[in-house]
Amino acid sequence: MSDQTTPDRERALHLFKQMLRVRRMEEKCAEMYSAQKIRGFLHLYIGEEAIAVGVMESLRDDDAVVATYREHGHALVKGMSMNCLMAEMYGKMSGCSRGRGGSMHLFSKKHRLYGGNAIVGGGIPLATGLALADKMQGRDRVTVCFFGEGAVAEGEFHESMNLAELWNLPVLFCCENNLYAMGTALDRSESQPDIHLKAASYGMHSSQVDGMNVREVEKAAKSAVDAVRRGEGPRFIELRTFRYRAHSMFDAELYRTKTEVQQWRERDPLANYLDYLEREDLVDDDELARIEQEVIEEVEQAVEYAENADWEPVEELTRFVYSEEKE
Ligand SMILES: Cc1ncc(C[n+]2csc(CCOP(=O)(O)OP(=O)(O)O)c2C)c(N)n1
Repeated sequence: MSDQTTPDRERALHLFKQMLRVRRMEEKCAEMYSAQKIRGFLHLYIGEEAIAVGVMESLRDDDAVVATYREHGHALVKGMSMNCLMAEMYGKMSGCSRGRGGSMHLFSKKHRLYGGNAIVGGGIPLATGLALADKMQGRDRVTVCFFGEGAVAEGEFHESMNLAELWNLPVLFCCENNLYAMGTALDRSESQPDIHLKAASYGMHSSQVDGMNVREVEKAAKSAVDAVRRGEGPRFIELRTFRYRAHSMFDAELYRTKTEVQQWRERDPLANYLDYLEREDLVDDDELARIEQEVIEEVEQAVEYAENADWEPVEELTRFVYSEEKE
């Protein structure tokens, strides 16, 4: 892997393409939701792409990721195919969770993506446990846990910070602070809205980073992941970001103004990174058009795959409700 602080052309374009894949996939999901092809809940990550992309670049394939219900981007950049993700959103049998999980429960043991978790804060003790297992078995793997700032109001956040630091576990906590937990503004619910200070109060090494800037995210994540892998204990990064879309597809967004959303859109991670690429002469129009085309084709193919995929037969409806008989 090349030096990540001085991106060469290929590497810079790779980061851009990864963010674009997440964005275009989710725009298509929103469209398919309106067409009632995707049902249930759907929480979009649009506006936050720089975080999943910037952090995941520092990971090895055998590192683990735990995320929340806003995890489409994490699953995609961890290496899962867009086909199996789209099929899962459609509820089809060839989806990554056999169509039984849907948007909030993407999972792949092979890619070590341990959810997709609908319970706010639910992934934090899970990630802590995965890291404990790695430490006890002497493996140099890292577990990264993504969660929203709403999770810091849960007791399990505090229990996990305490134990991760006390036991010096190989885990990186990434708090995606988009300022709103559904309709609850951070400043109205937390006496200390600088989330990284909460982790610091447990003795954990923590920092705050601009989550709209993929280069900043990547730099911070690389240094944190390297330290965790060296056995220097857990790290915590608070990433300041914003979701452009509503909390989920059912949200009238009465808690924030259009002006506020517009102001954050001006800091768009893709548009600003593209400006940087153009300024540094790292991309030309032809390359940009090629990348756009490749991504559009990937999304179209994923939709086609999901459309043509099979539903689980009704006879299997109760399968996996109880564990199956062993031979
Ligand atoms: C334990 C629990 N309590 C409440 C809810 C309902 N709920 C779903 S999303 C959400 C807000 C979480 O916000 P945040 O953690 O900041 O994540 P974001 O949606 O901003 O990414 C709440 C309260 C839940 N799913 N789980």
